[in-house]
Amino acid sequence: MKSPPLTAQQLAVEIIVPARNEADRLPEGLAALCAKAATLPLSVAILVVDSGSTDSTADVVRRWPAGPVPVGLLRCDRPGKGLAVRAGLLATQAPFVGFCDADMATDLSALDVATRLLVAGHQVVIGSRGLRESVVQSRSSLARRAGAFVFRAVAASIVADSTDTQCGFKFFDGPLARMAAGSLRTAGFAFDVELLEACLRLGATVTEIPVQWRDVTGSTFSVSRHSAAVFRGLGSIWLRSLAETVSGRNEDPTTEASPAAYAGWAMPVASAKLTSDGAAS
Ligand SMILES: Nc1nc2c(ncn2[C@@H]2O[C@H](COP(=O)(O)OP(=O)(O)O)[C@@H](O)[C@H]2O)c(=O)[nH]1
Ligand SMILES: [Mg+2]
Repeated sequence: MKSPPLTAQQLAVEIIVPARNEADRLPEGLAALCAKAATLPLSVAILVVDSGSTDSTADVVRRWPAGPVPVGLLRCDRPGKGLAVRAGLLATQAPFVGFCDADMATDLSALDVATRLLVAGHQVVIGSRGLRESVVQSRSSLARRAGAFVFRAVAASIVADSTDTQCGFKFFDGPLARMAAGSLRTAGFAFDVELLEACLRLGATVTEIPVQWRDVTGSTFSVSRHSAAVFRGLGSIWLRSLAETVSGRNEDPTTEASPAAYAGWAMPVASAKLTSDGAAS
């Protein structure tokens, strides 16, 4: 018998999956995410945000069979991973939210750790491929690795002490993420930096967790097509961040952790914490 859909009040975690032309990779990724989410002691719903797809990505989601983890579809008119994640986050209502890539390049064991930390009161929990305990299988080209090196250096000057702003696995206190998403302007792949910077500016701390990450063939990122826009986006974020720091503008801190409705479910993990003044603990 099909169970009735969860109401917004019952939902604990909403996971956004941005997807552009992912008809090939999404079925496997979504199946893995649903299977993992069903093992969590929290109710989870998945929202795939499709934009700019010219393949049957949306049909994959529309035809997704009903199961314990509901899978919804949101369509965006304008392409760009940043716009898609922003729209997805703004459409959520759950106390905890997050996003992961359609290829599930980050091993989903990180979901256990991330949700435990959120429940324990951590406001932003992000996967990092740069921590000592992380295991990374990467097949990227030399050009992409060189670009990533420069990107990381600039990003670390905006999100102090971050070891990896670009891992597509990030989870948040829901109200915080919705507030941070509202101010996002970066349409493309550099949006993660702006999102983290917005969370820090709102007074949150960022907890990095090590991940097991593998390159999955079929990347939608092209060094030749996307690099210029990525660095333009990063430059704009840097300038805005500088201007806001100089003008002393700060949002109202709104970052009380969600009610500890699931208290007692915490576990020590290897992690690093980033704060708005750049202190890592
Ligand atoms: N909705 C949407 N998703 C996108 C867009 N561009 C990239 N994505 C998604 O962003 C995620 C990360 O992209 P991916 O191709 O795995 O990049 P890589 O791992 O950095 O090589 C995937 O789920 C993509 O489908 C876009 O324009 N719109
Ligand atoms: Mg990927």
